[in-house]
Amino acid sequence: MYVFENLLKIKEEKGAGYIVLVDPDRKNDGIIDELVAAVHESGADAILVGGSLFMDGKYHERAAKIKELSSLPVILFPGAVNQLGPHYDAILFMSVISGRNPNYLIGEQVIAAPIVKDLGLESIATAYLLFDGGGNSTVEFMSSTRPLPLNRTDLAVAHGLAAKYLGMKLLYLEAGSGAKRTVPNEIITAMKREVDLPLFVGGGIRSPDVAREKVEAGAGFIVTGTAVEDVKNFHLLAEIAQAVHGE
Ligand code: 1GP
Repeated sequence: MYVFENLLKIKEEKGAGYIVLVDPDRKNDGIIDELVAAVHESGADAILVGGSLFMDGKYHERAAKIKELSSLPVILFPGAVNQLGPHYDAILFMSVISGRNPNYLIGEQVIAAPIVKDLGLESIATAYLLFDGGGNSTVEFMSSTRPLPLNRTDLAVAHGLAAKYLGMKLLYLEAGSGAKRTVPNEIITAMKREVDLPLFVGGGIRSPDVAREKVEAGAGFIVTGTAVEDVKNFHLLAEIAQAVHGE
């Protein structure tokens, strides 16, 4: 079954899905094996791989390792075209629609498209909306775009609707990795009500309670990265998975 179809089925059956971002950066060099194993034990539904900035040249080595170790779908969550490779089951083919930087709206995508075709990757058309999580996020800096303010539900919904009418299949509501403030529940609920596309919600989610709150607000999928990157916090994986699945 295709990855996106499978994700939608998970959402239907479990109410929502839990996706763990495994960041193949230097900081995670020693823990990839353990982290991927813990993700599998936790009951999470898929793995995202990617990011905005990598501090050494071993990105592809680690991404390949994640794929090799994983029986869950491994989905590329690209910060740039140079993260493409054969070690994924699908790609979130994203446009940063909250921003007005043409390179991240369509430039990178044009460079990526023939490579995605050649690799035979399943492409999941994704509108990426960056919100101001208060953390001066790396993606804000790297994409040279302004995030959407948290108090402008109308603005957020207008972006979501534009994505829907452009044919996007998924909205990724992002507060930024390590965000101080998560995407507000009101925005999630309004997006669900007014746009009704599957919603990935991530950035700053660190506890099962907050994950559950986002699901109840209307999130279809919860993404966590930073909170579970520390071996001491691996227990959170299963706790968040249960909260997301309503178990
Ligand atoms: C980043 O939404 C993800 O794109 C995860 O954010 O690292 O804060 O969990 P965190």
